Amino acid sequence: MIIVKLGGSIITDKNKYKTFRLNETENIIKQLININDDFIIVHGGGSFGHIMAKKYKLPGKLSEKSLNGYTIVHNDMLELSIKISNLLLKYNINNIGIPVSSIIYNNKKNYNIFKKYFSMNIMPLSYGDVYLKNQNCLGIYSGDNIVYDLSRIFKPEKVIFISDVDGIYDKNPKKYSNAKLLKIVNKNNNFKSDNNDVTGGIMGKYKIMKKISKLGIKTYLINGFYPQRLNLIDNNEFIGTVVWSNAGD
Ligand code: ATP
Ligand code: IP8
Repeated sequence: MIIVKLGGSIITDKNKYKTFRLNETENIIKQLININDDFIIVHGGGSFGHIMAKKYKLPGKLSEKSLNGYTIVHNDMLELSIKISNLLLKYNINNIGIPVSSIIYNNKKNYNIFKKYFSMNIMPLSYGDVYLKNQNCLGIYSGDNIVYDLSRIFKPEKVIFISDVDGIYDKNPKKYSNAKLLKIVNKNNNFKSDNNDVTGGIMGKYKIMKKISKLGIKTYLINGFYPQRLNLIDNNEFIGTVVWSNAGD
């Protein structure tokens, strides 16, 4: 099994509120179904999640304003998820959207339903979203965190994060033309990240990738604008970043 995270930066234009990248997302799905393996998809928020979350100061304390934001962000995420669900259906992949609020309650997580659906050949489709952290606090659970939880449960052979850059660089490649792609990230690599979203940006992602790799699972970050690279994983021509436990801390 492969767990795939469709990053918000590839499935949406992260700078323009609710701009879905239909062609790019469809191209990735087409490539995925050609891989001879089962997969589970988790997706991120991009401009359907992060813009309003920032505006309504989420995650944060429960107030009338933040509760409004809670509903808006959840509905926007649902909208994005339905678009992806319909694309999957177009390629005959039956799926069921599972929001974070159905997984986490009262500080307890329950992923049992994922196993059930998966065993029935219905792909659980989950995504970063808002949830009630406790009586006073509204949380945001990132799609990357869901990927980690699912990795512990399903022990997939690979976890692939798909984003809009070739991998992890020593600094943001969108700002610095001399940024260098780090093919393997280990404790000797120091990279800089601009924290430009509410769930920690690329640094948050790297921390999760490292945690997953410590489960003994090879973890990749690749560029979804070139979905054919999905077929190059573990191949000499692979372009992307791999994080795995042998790579060090
Ligand atoms: P989402 O969290 O919405 O699902 P995502 O999973 O696609 O999005 P981001 O958190 O947006 O991922 O991270 C990718 C972005 O991180 C890139 O668009 C890039 O501009 C930015 N970035 C900043 N620093 C770096 C770096 N050192 N290496 C690679 N990308 C970086
Ligand atoms: O984009 C957060 O999930 P991520 C989604 O996977 C929201 O970090 C609602 C901002």
